[in-house]
Amino acid sequence: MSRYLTDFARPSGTLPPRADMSSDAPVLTLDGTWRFHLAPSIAEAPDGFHATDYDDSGWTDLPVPSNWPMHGHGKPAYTNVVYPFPIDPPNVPTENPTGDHRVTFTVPADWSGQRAVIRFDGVDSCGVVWLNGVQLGVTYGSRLPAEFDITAALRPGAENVLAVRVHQWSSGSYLEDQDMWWLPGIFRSVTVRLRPAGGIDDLFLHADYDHTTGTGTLLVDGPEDAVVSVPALGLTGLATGVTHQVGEVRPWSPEDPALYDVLVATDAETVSLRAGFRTVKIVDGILTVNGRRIQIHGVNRHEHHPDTGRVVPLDVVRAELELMKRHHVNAVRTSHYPPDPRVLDLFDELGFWVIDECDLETHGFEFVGWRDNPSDDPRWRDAYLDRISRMIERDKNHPSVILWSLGNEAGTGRNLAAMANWSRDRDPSRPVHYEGDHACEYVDVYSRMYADHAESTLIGRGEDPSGHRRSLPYILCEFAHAMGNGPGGMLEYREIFDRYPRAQGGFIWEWLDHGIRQDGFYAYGGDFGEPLHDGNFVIDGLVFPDRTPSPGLTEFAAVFAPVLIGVHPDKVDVKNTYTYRDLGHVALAWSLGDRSGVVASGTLSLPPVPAGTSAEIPLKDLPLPSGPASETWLTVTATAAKALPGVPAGLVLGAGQAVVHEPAPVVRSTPVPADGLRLGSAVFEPVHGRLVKLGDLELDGPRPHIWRAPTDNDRMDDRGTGSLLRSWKEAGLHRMRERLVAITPSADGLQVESRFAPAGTNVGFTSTVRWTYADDALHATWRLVADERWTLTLPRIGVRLALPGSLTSVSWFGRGPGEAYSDSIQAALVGAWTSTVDDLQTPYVYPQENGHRADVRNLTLRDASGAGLEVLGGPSFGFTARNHTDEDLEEAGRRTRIPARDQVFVNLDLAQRGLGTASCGTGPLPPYILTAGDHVLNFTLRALR
Ligand code: IPT
Repeated sequence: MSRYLTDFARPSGTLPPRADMSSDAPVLTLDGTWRFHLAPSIAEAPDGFHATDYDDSGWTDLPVPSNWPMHGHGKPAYTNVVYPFPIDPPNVPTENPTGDHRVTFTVPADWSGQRAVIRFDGVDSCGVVWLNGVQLGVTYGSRLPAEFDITAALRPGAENVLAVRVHQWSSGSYLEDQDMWWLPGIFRSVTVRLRPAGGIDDLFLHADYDHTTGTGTLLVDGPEDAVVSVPALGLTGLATGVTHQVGEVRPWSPEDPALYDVLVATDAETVSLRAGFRTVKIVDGILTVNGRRIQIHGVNRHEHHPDTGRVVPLDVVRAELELMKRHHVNAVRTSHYPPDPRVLDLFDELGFWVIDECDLETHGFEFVGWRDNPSDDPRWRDAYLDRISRMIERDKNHPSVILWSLGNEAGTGRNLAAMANWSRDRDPSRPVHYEGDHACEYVDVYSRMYADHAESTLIGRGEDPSGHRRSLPYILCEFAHAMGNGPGGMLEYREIFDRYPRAQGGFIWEWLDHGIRQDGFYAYGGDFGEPLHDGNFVIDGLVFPDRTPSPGLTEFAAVFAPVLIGVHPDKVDVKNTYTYRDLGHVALAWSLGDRSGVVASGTLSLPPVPAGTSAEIPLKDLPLPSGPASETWLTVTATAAKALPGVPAGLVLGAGQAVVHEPAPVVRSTPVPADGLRLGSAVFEPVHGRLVKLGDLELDGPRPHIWRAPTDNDRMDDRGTGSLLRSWKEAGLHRMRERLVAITPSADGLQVESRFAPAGTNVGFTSTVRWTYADDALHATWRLVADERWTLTLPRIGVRLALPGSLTSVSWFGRGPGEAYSDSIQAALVGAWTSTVDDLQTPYVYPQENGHRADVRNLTLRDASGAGLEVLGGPSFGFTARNHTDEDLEEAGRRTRIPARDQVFVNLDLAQRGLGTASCGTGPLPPYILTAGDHVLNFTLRALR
């Protein structure tokens, strides 16, 4: 009865694939409320449910499109690579959640005698379809459309009963092992379409651009009797099947996504498409579009919504793509399946280079040494070809799509090679991408994931050992894993892309955290009781599950800014890194800022700067401060003077800054002598020698602190040999102990010396604070010296102070407004910033180190009356301030478990380890690794009242 389930993922009864097009032929959507019944296995599913008179009154309502586990039927489950069922292809488990769906609909009586089809845009993973009791066939290929001819079964003018049985597991599941939640259901639209006799079932639009002449050509493959018109070009009555010279056109690119409406009509039907004139070519190993080398600043985009799973409302998609544009994302890889078909229209309209990726991944076979991998087994060949043809036929008319991707992580094999051949035969205009073919036997670009900076440099330089690969463009289909706090190191990737023409950019893994909204927190793997899961590895996006930007996205925008600005006291260098645009739409402004905020500002005029060139703008007559004025920074910002598609006027397109005034060091008065444990208004306690009072302010600290709540990147940094976190923990960095050596009062201050070391070992640090008091302020010189035998690198070097919880307002002069770490710092500019303790926290779904503000010159924390503490750097420090400790953060696991204590814990950091991207990829680059040794941090504390 269910032999189809093991039929090597071959659909049956479906119509040949064709383009997704809008037409004037009638379409009826069946999206809405359906009846639904879930059975734990096929044997337990109701018999005869597809009969028109079946009584479904005992069933429940379910919206379609939907993933049923998102509506209380069964549960979501997350695995990355591992299959959540035994690897026993093509068989599937007996426990196979089976969702029966029923809906009724009517179509007008005048459809009678005409052909009609039903289209499913996405059914996960396999569906059997009946109309009025007649079985139409079986769908396979969850993220691909399936159409059935319903002419014979349809009753125009009367009630029709559609019944669909959907199985969570099928042989198709072996081909759909993407790193995401397992979510069955009819999760994309279902439509019934009239197909008029003499209508247009399919079209293939070819709109090429000749950059040498600035003119376009248009070829529409379609019915011979159809005529083509392009109103905006004044073209009417063109024949199909012929290449037409259409004269001068505006070429399509993400920088100017110019689209032309194309109407194709027969007597029976008019179809409208949008042409974008562009020509993709690999020239001398460089991927070009319209004659220019392109550089990909992309993201991998999955379809996910925290409340509805893989059903994402179109307005949410539009908003997210606009958010990408506002952060200078110019490319999307549709990891790892073709998106909802309407998303492609948005890619065309808003402007993105797109790698359209087929719904194919067999990654779990890696765990069994790729034995029986479908990619190299002839029994699965039909399914592979079926999938590539359905993607290409559906999406072939979209100018945004510049590469076809065979799939992701499916090993290698002849079925993949066959897909590549099919693709090249059908559409020679787009090169073929697939990362798994490292030898590049059947792909046109050399694609890699997570290759580190060193290897990418080597490849960029053409020093890659393989000769053939060396002749292909190099693209990182995944890099800079954005899990948790990170990624670090994006800047150095961009430098490689800018330096080596062959290194044509890449796609961040990934756009979105796939959290599932629960009461007050976002669930990740394991939260639904899955016996096998990959925890929070699905929380690895540049935006949080609700699509608010995480600092990684802000950093992306700064690193991949189209306008690069170098600031000098006497000139500004402006580099236009657009591929096609000049800077005619850009306004340039300068500002001078110090501790008090912006003190002067103005605009600069920009000469013409063609794409790919630079200009030098002299600076004259800036009101630069002199003498004792505070440190002053000059910031130059490029913004959009007018709106572009998806880019609002005023958007920052690049910024740079430099310090232009550094005051002479302040000469301090003679320090006061210590009086026992008192020094000026400061009081120290005798047990550890810690400061407990400063004026009226009660505090506790500073204690040396070398720990941070591990980031995902810390947790997964295997350093090539073993776990970094394990070494840190074995060494006891998170459980350091202190022994007071001596408190030594003197005529010019007080010195506190301690031994700082973990239990169970004989290596550690010597900590010395030299305190002096002058000019109503307490000055500290803290020195931390590691024993010579200390070999481990450190997560942080700093001190921790506990302050009263009433200090909630924060202001600082330093980098901000957002968090910054040494290798993710481009977005944070030096300025005067304010915040609250709460707002300093970054809500990473999996709690970890966050919220660090870098290069801070001075910091104040105040209560509602304005009283509190000021910290001055000598010259600077980094800080975090929170109502919980690093240990609390580390323990929490989810945000609702982070305690709120009645204290503010302030870490004053000399330095922290960078972030890197070792959760998948490389750790921080050498300059961002923190070694123990001999470190000194100077700071001044002043009580504010
Ligand atoms: C790579 C996958 O392609 C992607 O889907 C995702 O799982 C990513 O890793 C990590 O989040 S595969 C990995 C083995 C490099």
